[in-house]
Amino acid sequence: MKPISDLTGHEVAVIGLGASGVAAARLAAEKGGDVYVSDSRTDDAATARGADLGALGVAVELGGHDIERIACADFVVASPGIPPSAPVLRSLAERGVRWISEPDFAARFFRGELIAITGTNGKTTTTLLVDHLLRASGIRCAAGGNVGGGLAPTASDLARSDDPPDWIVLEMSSFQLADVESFRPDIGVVTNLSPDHLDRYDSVEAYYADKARIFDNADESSTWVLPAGDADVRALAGNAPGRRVYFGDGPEADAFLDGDVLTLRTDGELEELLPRSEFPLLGRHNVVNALAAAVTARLAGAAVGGLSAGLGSARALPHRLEPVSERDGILWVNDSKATNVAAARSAIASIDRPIVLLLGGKDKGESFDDIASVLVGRARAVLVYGAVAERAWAELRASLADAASVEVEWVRGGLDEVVTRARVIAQPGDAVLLSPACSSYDQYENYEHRGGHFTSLVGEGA
Ligand code: UMA
Repeated sequence: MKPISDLTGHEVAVIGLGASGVAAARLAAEKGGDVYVSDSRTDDAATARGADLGALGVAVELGGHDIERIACADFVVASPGIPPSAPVLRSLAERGVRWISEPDFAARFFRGELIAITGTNGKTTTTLLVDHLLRASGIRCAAGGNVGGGLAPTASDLARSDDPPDWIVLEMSSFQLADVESFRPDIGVVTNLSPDHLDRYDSVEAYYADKARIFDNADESSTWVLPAGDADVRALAGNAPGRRVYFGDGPEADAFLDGDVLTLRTDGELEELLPRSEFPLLGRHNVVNALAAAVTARLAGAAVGGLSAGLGSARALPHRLEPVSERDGILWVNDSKATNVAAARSAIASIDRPIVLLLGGKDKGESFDDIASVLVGRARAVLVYGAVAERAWAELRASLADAASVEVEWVRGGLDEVVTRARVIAQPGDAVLLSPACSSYDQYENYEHRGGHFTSLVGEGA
């Protein structure tokens, strides 16, 4: 699709005034569109954002949505956090109005090539690693999208650049993919798949169906980077046209561990990148993310030397298996980004010490059985807290009934009380791991806020 450069004479309605809504409205206004933004909120933060946009000539409405006005717009851009069941989207659907997600809107303005990265876990790490590896090879690129947390810009902010890069690397969530129309990555990556967001989706199948939309506009020139031997991802890709390249284990893999060395197979030739022991991120899952990132960057033109140097200089991202402090022989690790069972499970499996696990938050409905099975032989104790505590406590106690060595304790209160209790239980040589397996919304604005609170508590005298 040819990039759009001008919206003069076009009406753009943006629904939601969070990070993506603000960025989409700015982009649309800058391109000459007649922009209307609305949000159901009326708090001070929304008012301040609205005032900033108003100064750019954007019409802002707080406290509700003018459905008639939105229905008349040429482009309707909806924020990813608004579920299709929300009254505003239901009313639009009843009128037959289609809306698109913010990255789909932004991508219409991109010049250069696009890499899109989705999957349940590892999206942000892989996205930022691809960017880091391309830069290490001297390739002009920029990364952003769902990343959040102030680590990278939104897709719309990337589209506003005066000096467009040769490659854009976008993290895409299922909520953003749900509403794509013309989104077409040159290289698409699926890191992995496992159940998540069951508080928004009725079924795992519905969640996977949104992920599958990354393939919607595939053609023969598309390239897909996929985990080797993963039947669920294979089913997701179906018969989508384009080349397939694989990372991980097994004979089909083009990026794999050869003994202990991260290695690529490019046009039949083996390319050694880095011994695993020199890759700085904790955990086997991060080695897999690195393999996905390396093969993707190679496809985008990165040189082997750039890949080796870039992998060796990678750093842990905040809230993702981030070592926070080590005091009195106890390592405190912030993995607040682990908002589902699969992420917490891989964190637990990747720590090579007895673990005191801190698990809790808002109940997303996932079973904790998969966590129980990985705790045996690894964990000293699990402290459960927050809105999910009662269910998590009952489930883990039942699943761990035969593993008397793992203590499951329900801590009434928040992270303050949990950290205090962890200080009592942890022994020198242990790791205290905040890998909550749940979202943070029962007590925090988001996972960054939760991880920041943990880090400050641990800093206060762990
Ligand atoms: N709202 C309405 N009407 C409604 C319902 C909501 O106006 O009926 C408003 C809300 O008041 C709010 C806005 O709509 O102001 C919704 O904002 P949002 O929740 O979409 O949040 P943004 O700040 O725009 O952030 C979003 C992503 N958030 C979600 O998908 C929930 C951010 O991903 C992303 O970084 C950002 O866009 C930029 O692309 C965060 C995330 O947690 C990191 N993503 C999930 C994940 O990674 O698992 C999907």
